[in-house]
Amino acid sequence: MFEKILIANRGEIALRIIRACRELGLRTVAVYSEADRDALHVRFADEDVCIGPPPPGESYLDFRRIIAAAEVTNADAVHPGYGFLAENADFAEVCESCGITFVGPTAQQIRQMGDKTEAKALMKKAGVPVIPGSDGVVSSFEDAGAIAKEIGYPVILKAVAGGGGKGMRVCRDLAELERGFHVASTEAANAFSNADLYLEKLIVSPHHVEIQVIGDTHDNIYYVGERDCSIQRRHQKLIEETPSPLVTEELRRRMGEAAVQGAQMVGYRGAGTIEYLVDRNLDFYFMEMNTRVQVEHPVTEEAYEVDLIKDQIRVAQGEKLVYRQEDLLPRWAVIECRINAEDCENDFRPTPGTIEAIHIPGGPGVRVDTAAYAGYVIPPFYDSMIAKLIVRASTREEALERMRRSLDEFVIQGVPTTIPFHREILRHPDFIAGRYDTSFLEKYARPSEEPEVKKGKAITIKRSAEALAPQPKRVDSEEPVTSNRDLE
Ligand code: MV4
Repeated sequence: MFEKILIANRGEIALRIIRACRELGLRTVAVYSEADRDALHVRFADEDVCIGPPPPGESYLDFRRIIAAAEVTNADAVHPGYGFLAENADFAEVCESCGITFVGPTAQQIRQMGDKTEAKALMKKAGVPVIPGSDGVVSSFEDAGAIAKEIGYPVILKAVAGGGGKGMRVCRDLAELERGFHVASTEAANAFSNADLYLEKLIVSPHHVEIQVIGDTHDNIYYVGERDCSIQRRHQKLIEETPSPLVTEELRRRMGEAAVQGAQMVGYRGAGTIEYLVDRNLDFYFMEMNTRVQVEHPVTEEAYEVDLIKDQIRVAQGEKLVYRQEDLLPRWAVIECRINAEDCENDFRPTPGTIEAIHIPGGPGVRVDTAAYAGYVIPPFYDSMIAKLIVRASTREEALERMRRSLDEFVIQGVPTTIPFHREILRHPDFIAGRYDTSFLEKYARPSEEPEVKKGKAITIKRSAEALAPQPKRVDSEEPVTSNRDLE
């Protein structure tokens, strides 16, 4: 059993992991860069080690420094959180070879899922529906043309080493495919040092629905429902919810069982996410698997009353998970809004700086995961997410009310944030009706639809000064959903 865990991360996720460790009776080691001296994860951990200057490559991404910190503090395990080294197979391997447990899947599992064509082939073999397209890499434009002719246009080229939308290209005919092939492979070579591409049929205006899975080392893998993450902007998720307004009990079971079959294919261990695209006909297709805990994991935790971080640690210690699949049912409707230090009136430009004052909402059904405090200086070197506001209620309607109420209570002074943007989306009739897909934000940006406040249910709390300030009118670009600009 572990005595001490090193947390190879920062911000709210580092705090989240420290909290889980505390409740499990484990000692914690924080690592931090020079930009994070005053960060809460450093103050809340039992021990802390400075690992270098602010740039991630010289601190949170440098595994020699992380391993050195684990060795000097005698940590039994490393929890990578999300981002940074969470999906770095080499890092997982180095940890294990140094006798430090990597809290996550095996290096081989990370590698298998990191290669998008290998992952797809494995899933297909496991009986998971995959998007029609090339079996593996398309080696030439001619090769791509032949496959596109067979499956029909529009098609999409994706980088084998890609993910998160980088190195993708939509092609509507052979001419676009020729151009796209060269552009996408050059981009992929530059971004990932791997020019390999694969081809898929384009799914138009899909929902992004992902299934949470958790597996132990005793052959148990469970699915813990879905999260609808369709509200994204340039591949950055902004809002996540469960249950998905699109997903029926039957669809949840089919997507969940397929996800478990897929995870079983690699004997998956730990927390993972199977990402699906769901089309208009409610057909679902495997897109990729994330081999880490995700930013939006609290959505699942609140709805299913589980603790995914504790489960990750338990599984890493070789413990058996004691769930029964039939008991893993959604008990609450949950919504999460990501609060970023970004100026939504200025193309979501990051706005690092000092948080002069902060009021965090509370009350029944409200959870805020954040490492922000009054006086905290948001450094410019890392991502701009400063809080996650998660609410739960018995029904989606009540969760929407609760989210509006919580957003109105939330005050952050000193830096612009995405709070006003969320206040607007949560009042948009299509969002309220659950009528949205991955193109929602692009459509929302068009002047034809005016957001409208739900009538008859006025928010009765005294609105904060910030909430009374003029709301931003319009957001995001004018680009259509499937344009290549969005996909880059
Ligand atoms: C697609 C697609 C449509 N058809 N693949 C974007 C991120 C990357 N992981 C995969 N992505 C997409 N792949 C096919 N065959 C549309 C997207 C996509 C998208 C997916 C999920 C959430 C938001 C998105 C926004 C634009 C495009």
